[in-house]
Amino acid sequence: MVRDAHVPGGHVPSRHTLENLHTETRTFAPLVGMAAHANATGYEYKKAKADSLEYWREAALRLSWKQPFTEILDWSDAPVARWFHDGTLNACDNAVDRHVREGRGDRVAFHFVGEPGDTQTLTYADMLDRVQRAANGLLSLGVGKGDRVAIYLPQIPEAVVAMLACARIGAIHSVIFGGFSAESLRQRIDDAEAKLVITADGGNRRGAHLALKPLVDEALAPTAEHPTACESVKHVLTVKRTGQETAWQDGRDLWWHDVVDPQLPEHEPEWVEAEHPLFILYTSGTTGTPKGLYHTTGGYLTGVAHTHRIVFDIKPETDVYWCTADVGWVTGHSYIVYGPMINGATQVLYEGTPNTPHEGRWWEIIQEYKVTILYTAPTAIRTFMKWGHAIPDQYDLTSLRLLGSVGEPINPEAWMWYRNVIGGDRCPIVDTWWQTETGSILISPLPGVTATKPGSAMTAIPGIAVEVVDDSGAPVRNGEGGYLVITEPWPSMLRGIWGDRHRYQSTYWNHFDGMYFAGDGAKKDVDGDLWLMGRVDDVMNVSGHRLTTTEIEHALVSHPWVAEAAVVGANDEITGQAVVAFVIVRSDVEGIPTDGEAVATALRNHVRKQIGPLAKPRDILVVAEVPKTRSGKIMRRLLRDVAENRPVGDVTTLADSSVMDAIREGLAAGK
Ligand code: 6R9
Repeated sequence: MVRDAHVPGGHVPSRHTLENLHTETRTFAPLVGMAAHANATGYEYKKAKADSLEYWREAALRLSWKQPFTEILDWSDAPVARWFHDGTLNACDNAVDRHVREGRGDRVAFHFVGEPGDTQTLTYADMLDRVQRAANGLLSLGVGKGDRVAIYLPQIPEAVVAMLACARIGAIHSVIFGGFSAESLRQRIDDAEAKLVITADGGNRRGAHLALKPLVDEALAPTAEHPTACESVKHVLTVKRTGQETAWQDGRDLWWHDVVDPQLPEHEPEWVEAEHPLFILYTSGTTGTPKGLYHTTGGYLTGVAHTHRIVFDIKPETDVYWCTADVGWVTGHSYIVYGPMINGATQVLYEGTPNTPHEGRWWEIIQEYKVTILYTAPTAIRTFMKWGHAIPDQYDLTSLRLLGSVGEPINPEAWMWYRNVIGGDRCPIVDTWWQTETGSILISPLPGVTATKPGSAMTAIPGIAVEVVDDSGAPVRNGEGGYLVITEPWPSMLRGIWGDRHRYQSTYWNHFDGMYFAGDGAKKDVDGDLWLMGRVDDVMNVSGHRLTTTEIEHALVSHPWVAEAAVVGANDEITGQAVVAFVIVRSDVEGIPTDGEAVATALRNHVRKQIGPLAKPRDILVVAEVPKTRSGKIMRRLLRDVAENRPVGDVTTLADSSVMDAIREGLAAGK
C-alpha cells in the first residue's frame, strides 16, 4: 500500500552512458582459485535466507563485546531500529586494542603516503599508543561521552586517530570533508552543537598548501548570516601539517602536539551501549539543508566489518588494501576506518590527488606497497581512461587480486577498462551499492561466489532484503525498472537524522509502506540481477559526491545579481554528472556585466565560497526565463535536455511553451 504515491522527481534519469546497460550481455564467472579460499561461499546466502537474524547474530559475535547482547533486534519503535541493544562495547577497542591484545600489534595498520612524498608506517601498536594519548587529550579539554566533535582534517593519520579517539571516549564525531566552505562548516557545527573542532593548519593538494584553519576561524566568527560567534565550540585543536602561518585565538586555539603528545598512552575505553551514537555525517538531502545522518555502535560495526570481510575477501595477514576515498565521506568511515581496522587489515592511506606530481602516482603506490585490493570510484576510473592506459602500463600491478567500485553507477566501458587495464583481466570487480544511510554495502557480488556483469551491482548481499518496486509499491517483474527499496531492517542502517525524527520518517519511510526508500532507480534484468540507474530525486551525484539542486540554487540566488536559478545534473563523461545552472539576472541591479562568461565566473566563485569547490557548476547559462509548469514548478527535465544537448521532451505542461525556444536560441547565439 502506498502512503504517498508522489515520489520526488518521479522519473529515472536517462543517462546515455547507462543506456547500453540494456544490451550488456557479458558475464564473468567467479575465479575457481578464489572460490576455493574465499571468505564467503554460496552457503552464506542459504544461511541468511533461512534465518537472517541468526545470520546477523553470528556476524555480531565476531566483534569484541564487553557485555554480550541477548536480544538481536528490537523493531518495536520502527523505523528506528535497535540492534544488539543490551550489549556493550567500544568501537576503538575493536579497531585497535583488540589486535594488540591478541598478539597482532606488530602488524602494519597504515602505510601513509603524504602528497609531497613523506611516508609513515604505523602498526596497530603505534595506533594504540596514538589513540590513547589522543583520548586523554580530548578528556583534558573537557570533551566526554555524548559530546560532539567536528573533524575537519586532510587525509592524514591524525584524521583516523581523531575519529577513533572520539569513539574511545564515547564522543560523537562529525567529520566534515576538507572541500567544504566555511559557511558549510558553520552550518554543520551549529547543527551538531560541536564542543570541539579538530583541524590542521592545512593540507597538501596538487602540490600546493590548502589552508584549513583559516576556514574554521571564519566559520566560528560572527558573519552577516550568523550575527554571533559560534557558541558551542570551546576549543579548536590544530594539527601542524603544512607549517603555514595561521592566526591564533588564545584560550580557544591549541596545537594537537601540545595537547596530545604529552599525554600518557594509557586509557580504558568507555564501554558504551550498542545503540550509543558513534558518528554524525552530513549529506545532501532533497531540500536545501544538509541532513545529519547518525549511526550507532554495535549494528554499524557489525555491518561494516562483516561486509568488508565477505565483499573484499580480506585476508589480513597477506592483503594490502587501499580504499582511495576520503575519510570525510561515508566510504572512508566504513571502509578505511571501521571495517578494515576491525578486521586487522593493512592499508594504504594517501593524502593527495591522483595526478600529483604525475599521472602515474596511484600505480606507483600500488607497485611500491604491493597493493592487493583497490577500492575506488567510477569517476576516477574514467579520468584514468582519459589519460590513457600507457600510464598504468608502465607499472607492475600484478599484486592486485580484487577491484572494487563505489559511489555511482559504473558504465560498462569503465568497468571493462578497470578489469582489463588495472586488473590485468584477472581480478574480479565488486561493484558495491550503498549509501551514507545504509552504513555498509548492501548490494554487491561476492568474489569467488557471484558471476559478474559489467555495470551491474548484481544482488543483495546475504542478510539484506532489497526489491525494485513500481509507483504503487508492488515489485516489478524481471526485465523492468522502478524504485529501489529495502524491505527489512539491517544492522548498519541509520538510526535517524540528528535532532529531527520527523524528517527521518518522511524522507525514507513514507513513500512506500514499511519499506526504506533509497532514492535510486534500478532495473532487474531478465535474470533478476540489479542495475542501478542513478537518483530519482533532485540529488545529483558529481564524482560520487552528493549534492542537491536546491542547495546550489540557494547559493546562486544569494548572490546580488541573481533573480532566479535552476540547477540540473547533466551527464558528464568523467564526473558522472556535472552541475549545470540556468540563471536569470536581475534587471534592477546596476553594473552586472553583459558578458555571460563574466557573470558565470563570478557566480562560480560565489558557489565555491558558499558550499565548497565540489559544488562549482560546470556551466552557468544566463537565460531570460526558465521553464515552469502552470503551478510554478521548474521543469528540470527540460533543462536537463538542454544541458545534455538533446531534443527537448514533452513541453505540453509548460505554462509558456515558447520559453524553451528562447533558451535554445539564446544559447545558440551565445556560442
Ligand atoms: C557509498 C556512497 C549514495 C548514492 C546512492 C547512489 C550512488 C553509490 C553506487 C551508486 C550505483 C553503485 N551510488 N554506490 N550508484 N552503483 N555502486 O556513495 O554513499 O555518498 O551517501 O551516496 O550514491 O545513487 O544513493 P553516498
